[in-house]
Amino acid sequence: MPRTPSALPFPIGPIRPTPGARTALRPAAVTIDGGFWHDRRATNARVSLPQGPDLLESAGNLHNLRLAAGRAEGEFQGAYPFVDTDVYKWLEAAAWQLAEDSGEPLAAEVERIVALVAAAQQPDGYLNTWFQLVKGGVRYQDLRWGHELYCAGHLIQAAVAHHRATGRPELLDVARRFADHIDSVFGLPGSGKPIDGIDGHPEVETALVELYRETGERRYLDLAGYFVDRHGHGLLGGEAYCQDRVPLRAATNVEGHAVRQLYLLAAAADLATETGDDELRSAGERLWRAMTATKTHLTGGLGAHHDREDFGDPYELPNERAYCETCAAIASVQWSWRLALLTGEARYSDLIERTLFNGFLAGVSLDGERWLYVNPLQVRDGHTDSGGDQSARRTRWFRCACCPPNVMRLLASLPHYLASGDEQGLQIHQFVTGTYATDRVRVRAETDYPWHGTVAFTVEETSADGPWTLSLRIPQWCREFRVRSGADAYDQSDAPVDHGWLRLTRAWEPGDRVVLELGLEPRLTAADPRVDAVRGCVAIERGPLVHCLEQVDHPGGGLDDIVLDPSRPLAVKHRPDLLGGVTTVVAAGRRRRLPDRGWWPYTSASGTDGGSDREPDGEPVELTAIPYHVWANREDGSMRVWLPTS
Ligand code: FUB
Ligand code: ZN
Repeated sequence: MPRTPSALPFPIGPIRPTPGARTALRPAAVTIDGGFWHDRRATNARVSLPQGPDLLESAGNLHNLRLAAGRAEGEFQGAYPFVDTDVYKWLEAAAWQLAEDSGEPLAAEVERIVALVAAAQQPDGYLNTWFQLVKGGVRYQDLRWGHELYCAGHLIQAAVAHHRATGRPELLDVARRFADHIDSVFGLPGSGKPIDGIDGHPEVETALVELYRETGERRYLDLAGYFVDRHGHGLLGGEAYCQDRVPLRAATNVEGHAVRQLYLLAAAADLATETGDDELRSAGERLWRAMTATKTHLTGGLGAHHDREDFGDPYELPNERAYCETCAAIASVQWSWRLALLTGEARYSDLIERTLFNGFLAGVSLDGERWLYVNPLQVRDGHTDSGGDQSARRTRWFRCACCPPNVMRLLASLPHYLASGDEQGLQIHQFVTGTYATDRVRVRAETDYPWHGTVAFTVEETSADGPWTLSLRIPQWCREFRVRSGADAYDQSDAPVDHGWLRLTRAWEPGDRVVLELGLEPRLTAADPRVDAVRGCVAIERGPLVHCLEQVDHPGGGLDDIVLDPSRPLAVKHRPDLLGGVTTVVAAGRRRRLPDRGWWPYTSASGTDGGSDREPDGEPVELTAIPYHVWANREDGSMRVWLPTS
């Protein structure tokens, strides 16, 4: 008897569709026990997460909760009405970590802070230290900037994580009381609720869907649907910035503040998953296509503008002023994963891979102690650092510290985003060393990806009667691959690939092996010609990794004068000595000697009127391109992803 998807096990993670959800796929249970992501997650567990409470203490976040709980005296600390969310995101991250390793002292720290949060909650369920302490308890009067529901959303997500990971009810009780309070306040005109309104920063919507999934309380799902659909009706003044210009169902491209837009879209995908709302699903698919075609940086980074942290216009993708907030990369992964599960399509996991390995991972230093809030694709020679949160230099913490604990929670919950199951079998979306399991099958994988392209899978257990399908995502960047399984061998010319999925259907037995070899030849990538900022440039990529030049690897001058010669081959150099062990790509280039003039008469490429003065040959220089995600881990200097070819 084939089992229904609802019989699949519930792995512990942030998204748990209900048994009746209209989803193509459900998250599988994954453990990562070696390789690239294991190492980065180990740093998260060993360094970043344990430092959280001290950082939250010195930034005043915990002090504010103590004040609200009547356990301390003094002034509110912090510059923003949403500083509570740093605590909640850290709690969520710690909870996912506890799901893997319930050891002390993390568990004790979590319970200490959970108790503090509970003590700060008001008797009617409301909780926001800024409004309780600074605004005299006046609530919901500044929905555009106040972030009260945004904070509630992060609290609810932390509570769901805590409950799933530890089985403990304390934080979930706090979250439910707050959600019940919100439900008693917000609703359509005529509903008897006092406020018809939305929060300027979406977040509560996904959280409410997940609270519904955790508790079975339908009111929370309905409330999430209300909030999503009330965007775009002018309740906040009709601005694109907070997704209030046009209803999501009618929107044609992503717009406004990137993180806000992406969290809202993640909620729309959740709602479509739980309710079967096809209009909402189509809107999400349409907007995702528009975003990837017109508003996504090569690194997967999103949000072109420093000004208002905004998506910007189609093809407006600057380099040195790229915003690409780390939180936007995280929100993108969250949204794409929901769409991957909902639709079963591999392209969403292609973007997840690009984002994880590049735009996301650059947000944290190799030692796990320093962060980037914005992730530019270029730092110019002679760059004068403005300092502050939007600096192009790594920082220990931020005044607006939204990104670091967000990185922590994604790394801690990363196994959740890697594989799925359905009635047909198991789908491997991302390649790691570890095990991938549904309730019927368990497969082990060994790999040194992304440095090497071989992934060896071994079926460890299967209780399925008869054949089932092992589906492997063939990354969209991959031009050549081979796969061997028993007597079968395919390459890209004859493999059974269906919309990005290599489908291997067999009556699998324990011990059966599949070896996938993805070609990792380095390649040059050009951008859509409408992206003026990089016209005439190429970027170096290898596998899922975007590469960049850093000044420290190119002594004798800056990077603004460098030109890459695309006619010369690219070479691969494994460098165990460099940046914790990376693979570099070596290219041939020149360092131009340009006159300091600013502009000069135009000549065509074949022009004869002084072209040599305009474009001297320059000295040959060997270009060393490191993976973008490890930039800014050595001395400060210039950096660039897109390289001119002439
Ligand atoms: O407004 C809360 C968070 O702060 C946003 O998600 C980030 O973009 C930053 O503005
Ligand atoms: Zn952020």
